[in-house]
Amino acid sequence: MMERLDQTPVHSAPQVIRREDYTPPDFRVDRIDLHVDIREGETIVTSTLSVIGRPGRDKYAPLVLDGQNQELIYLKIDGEDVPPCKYTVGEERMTVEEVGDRATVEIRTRIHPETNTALEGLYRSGSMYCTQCEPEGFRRITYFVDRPDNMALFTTTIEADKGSCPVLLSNGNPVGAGDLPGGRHWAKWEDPFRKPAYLFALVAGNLVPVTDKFVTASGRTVDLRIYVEQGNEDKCAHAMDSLKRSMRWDEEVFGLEYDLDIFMIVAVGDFNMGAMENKGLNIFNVKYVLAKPDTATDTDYQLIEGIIAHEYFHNWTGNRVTCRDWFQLSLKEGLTVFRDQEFSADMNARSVKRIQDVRALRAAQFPEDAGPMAHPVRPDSYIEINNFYTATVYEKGAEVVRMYHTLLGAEGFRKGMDLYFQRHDGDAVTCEDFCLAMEDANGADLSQFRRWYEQAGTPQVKASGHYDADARTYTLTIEQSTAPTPGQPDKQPLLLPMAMGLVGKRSKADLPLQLDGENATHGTERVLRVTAARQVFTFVDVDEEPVPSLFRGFSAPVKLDAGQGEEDLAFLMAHDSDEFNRWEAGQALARKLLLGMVADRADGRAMAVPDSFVAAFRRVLTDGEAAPAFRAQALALPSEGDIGEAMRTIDVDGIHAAREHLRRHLAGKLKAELRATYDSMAVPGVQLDGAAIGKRALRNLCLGYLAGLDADGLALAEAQFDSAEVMTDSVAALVCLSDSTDAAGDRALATFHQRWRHDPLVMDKWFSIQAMAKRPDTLARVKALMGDPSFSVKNPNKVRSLLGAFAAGNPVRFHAADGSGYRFIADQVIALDPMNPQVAARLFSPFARWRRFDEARQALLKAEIERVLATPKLSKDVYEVASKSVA
Ligand code: B3K
Ligand code: ZN
Repeated sequence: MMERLDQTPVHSAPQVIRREDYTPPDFRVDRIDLHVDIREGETIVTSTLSVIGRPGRDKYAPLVLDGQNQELIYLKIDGEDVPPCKYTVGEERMTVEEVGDRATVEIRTRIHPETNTALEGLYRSGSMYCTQCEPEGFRRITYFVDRPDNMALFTTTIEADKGSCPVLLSNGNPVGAGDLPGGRHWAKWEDPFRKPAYLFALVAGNLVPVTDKFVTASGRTVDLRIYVEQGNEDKCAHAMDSLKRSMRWDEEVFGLEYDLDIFMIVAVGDFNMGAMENKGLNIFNVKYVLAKPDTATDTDYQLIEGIIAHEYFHNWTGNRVTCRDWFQLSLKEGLTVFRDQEFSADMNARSVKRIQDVRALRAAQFPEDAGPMAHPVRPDSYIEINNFYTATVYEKGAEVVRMYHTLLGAEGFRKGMDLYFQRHDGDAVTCEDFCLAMEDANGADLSQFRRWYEQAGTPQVKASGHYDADARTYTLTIEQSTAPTPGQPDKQPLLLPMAMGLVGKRSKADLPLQLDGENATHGTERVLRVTAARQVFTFVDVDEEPVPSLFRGFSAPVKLDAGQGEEDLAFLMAHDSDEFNRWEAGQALARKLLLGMVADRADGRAMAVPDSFVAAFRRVLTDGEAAPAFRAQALALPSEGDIGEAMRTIDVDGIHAAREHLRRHLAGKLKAELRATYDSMAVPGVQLDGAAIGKRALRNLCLGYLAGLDADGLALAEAQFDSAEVMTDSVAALVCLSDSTDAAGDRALATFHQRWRHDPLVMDKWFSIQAMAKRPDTLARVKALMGDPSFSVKNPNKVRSLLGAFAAGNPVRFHAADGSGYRFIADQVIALDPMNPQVAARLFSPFARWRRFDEARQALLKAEIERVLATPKLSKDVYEVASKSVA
């Protein structure tokens, strides 16, 4: 059978969409009555639209409906066939002339979900049919005004074979169902809430529900259902529990209650991303629903909790109040990430959650902000909007929301949220509307703060201090600057909320804070507003020389250089009252040391590790007072990516060598302590509470150091692998074993494969562990793994776990000096692009950083980018990333 390749081809230069060009549509769809008739091989969609013209539009303005990848069967207006001279159908839209102020438009089209490999619109995943419409997938189902400011009332009737698709779902409430001749049946759903088409969803398949109930604060009972394929019912308890806790949390913290009688989640095997917040019918990647202790790691459990919460929270921040246009994406995503971060912080250890989030921001967003795809939290233009679901829009966007919270306080923030909902419930609005609600609710002036939405790039902050013992003053000078980014050569100073304290060198305690001109002290921690390019703060009545602790809790997303030497960093690591900054000081200390070691190696000097560093590390390792989860974070060295970010030219091999050297050095010096900690952190049986998770994290961190050192360590890993009762322990041991070329590695991988080859999610782990292995023959092994029966290039989870893990998670092998890693991944991008442009563009994204490497690597990377660019019929997705990379 011929494969229908599902993509939008790029002819000449694709169109750039600009934020400043926003205009409301000439016609909007007020109601849509959708009938979807699913049959093997083709689906017939009949849609009846109530269309309303905008008063004041140009009287000759045609009705323009977005639509692609479908075949028009008929078009009627007010019950009459439209003559062909009155309309045109192009590759991306249909244009109808002479449509009056109000019209009923009936359109029937044919689509082919079975051959839809882009996984946008209606597609088939295994035996089920499902949809993904954000941002522009609905136009692959039917012709529509497919933009978020068109909020319509939806009624959906689904018809399908009853045997293969007994479950038929859509948004809202079920209002009818029945049997049809020929073994078929139908179900009708009505969504009482207006919504943009990107929130539409439909599912038809052979699924079973896991059910529960939730009683809202006002006493309404909500049916909760998680639909999974048969056999997975025993893996839904954690997702369901996370859902109920999210619902309660949103009531308690934000006063937001769920608004329908039913809330459904469907778990799907083939999905381009994590999950989708469709109204009342969230669709999830199976990876973020299914979990049992023997198949999912502690990290998986935490991700499930966070993503279930995230999608649920969108019901208010995204669905009830949505975005006017896609440039406002962070309005819903930044805000909802902030909300899920706060939820997880309340459910788990707050400072550890903050550390994890900041690590993730530094790993993904800082490099983005420093590269050719850098864009503001509210972008100004795009070619393909799917490329802008970025760490900047999501994670930096969440930092921007967090800064409102820091500046206005929890109460002020809540007042702003209340006003935002009061003003905009049911509307499609902008980031500016959110900012105005925060300002008006608090009587605040946030004019300068708005620059966070406008300016791309990570601000660089330099801090220096001077203590005058005679005057008992401490002068703190803060300088900020932001490097140019594409299209933004000049940057203005930003408003930076700086949470800070001064830690007395003698007392080792936070000192009272009083600024010059104030007549009283203001506690021992406060949030200063940094607004100028250079600003001086003078503290008075400072009794002893302090070490400043700045940007506590990472109160602004900046790169801080406080010019602190080893002594001050070690001091803060031990005595800062802010746990986040204790961790941060340790990371800064390790980064400083590692950068020095990389430079030594490059200059042909031996790499040396001072005893003071080993001592600082030992203190944390053996600190029985600190929580194990925190110690695990504090003892994890900065990642290779993190170290590279701090270098002008990233020395891939040098960083890897230095980090490995430091790991082995620490393991050698602290073998006994690591082993003792490993033993004392044992968790018997299957325990999933926070304390057990923290212990496992610390224990497996110790195992990592020990296994990298010698045969004893490897034997310990093998013993743990053989006796592991939970997936976290099994995976941690397998990572150690597969890094080494010892035969034990292959033995363990074979055992794991044998045991789990029928579980696709566990096989994803098996693939990514091998793709990220440090052993030198990793590329050859990745190539061979593409032939494993469990691998499929059509399944995004598999592509991410094997190819994505290699390209983005194994710097030293991806950046092999001979260019073999580059060639391999570029080949895969070219092969994948016609099938799934979104996944191809993601896989390609590490190439965008090519300018950060040495000349030889730059040339190799650039040649591959150019080869990709020269590929005929490249998608807009890959074209945009590739062309901007070499611009
Ligand atoms: N809103 C979706 C993301 C859609 C991505 C489309 N490429 C999931 C989320 O952020 O909650
Ligand atoms: Zn989201």
